[in-house]
Amino acid sequence: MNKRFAGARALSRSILLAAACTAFFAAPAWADRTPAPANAYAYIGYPNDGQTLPAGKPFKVWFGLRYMGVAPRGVKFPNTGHHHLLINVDLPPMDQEIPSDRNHLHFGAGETETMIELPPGKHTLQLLMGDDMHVPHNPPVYSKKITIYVR
Ligand SMILES: [Cu+2]
Repeated sequence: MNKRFAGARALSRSILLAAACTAFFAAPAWADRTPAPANAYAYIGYPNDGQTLPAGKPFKVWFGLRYMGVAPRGVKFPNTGHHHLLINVDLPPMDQEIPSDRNHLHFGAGETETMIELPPGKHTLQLLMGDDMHVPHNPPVYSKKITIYVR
């Protein structure tokens, strides 16, 4: 075995590896998503998980966010996004615009709290950050899903 042959083999292997990496990073839709700091997280400051709230009365929901900033919709600025409050639903697909309906509330003006009123019963609340185009970041930044009781 001569040295030239071994060198050619090593070269072709590194070209293959580079091609594989390009295909891996170019193909998925999430590759185009707005980056978020790896340590960023959202949390619901109020109400507390498991809390019971009085029926027939709006209550405040506080949006918490760490290691990332809030910017209004349409504003593209590194490491920022706006809050979405998910009510009684699971997380939506992470590679698409967050739906806008009564279960997915957008806070595109950069709000960090809101007042909501829910009917009596058990409900879940969860925050999910979206970028300037309402698409979750990469990695996605969302809070723990909490359960509250209205009665
Ligand atoms: Cu939005």
